[in-house]
Amino acid sequence: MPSINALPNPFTFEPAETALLVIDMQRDFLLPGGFGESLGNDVSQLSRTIEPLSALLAAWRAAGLPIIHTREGHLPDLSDCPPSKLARGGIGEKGAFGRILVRGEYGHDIVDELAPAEGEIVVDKPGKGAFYATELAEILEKLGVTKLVVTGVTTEVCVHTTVREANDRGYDCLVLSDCVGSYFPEFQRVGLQMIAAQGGIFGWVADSPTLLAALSSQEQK
Ligand code: TIU
Repeated sequence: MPSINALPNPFTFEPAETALLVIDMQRDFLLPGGFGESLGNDVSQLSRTIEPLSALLAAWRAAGLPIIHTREGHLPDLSDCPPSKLARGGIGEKGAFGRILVRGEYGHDIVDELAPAEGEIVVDKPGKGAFYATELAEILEKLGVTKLVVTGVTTEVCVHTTVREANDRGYDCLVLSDCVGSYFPEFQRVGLQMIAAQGGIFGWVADSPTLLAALSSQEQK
């Protein structure tokens, strides 16, 4: 079973039982002119994850391992959007790429470089966490997944919410530092530290080249 250098200690995983979770790599969060940038955020802090994530996806696909993408967004009538989220503005309004975070709109979908391949699972989620009001728990159960490699955006928001809940549900989570991004460098740094602190209070942290090396040496065996 592969074991890789990670914080706070080595992360061991059975590839066939380990899903790659790609959280919310959506145009509205990543593209210049999109919702994220309209809130005053620096989207380059997120787009640097695209290249390593693309390489990771290619390797995961080549190995035939499970991949799950998520998208944050709402029904066109916004009936699944809590009033408190609506009140903060943006959601459902006209943005540069269609109605902001509304399912079916161009901006709601995943960036071209990371588009899901035929047959890959896409989970639409109305919240920050990928388990809340979604079928993710059933999907993981059916796949026989016990561990998650977690990537996507943003580190301290949707990635953290998902990893914290996954940990509570019994999944070991490895978060890849170069494949998760925050608009705020400080939140990125501290967000990653929080995961691995206190003996790995809710997960492990490593980078994608380390994971890819372990995966390819496993395949050569
Ligand atoms: N996917 C996700 O993290 N949703 C957000 O709204 N994140 C922000 O950092 N704004």
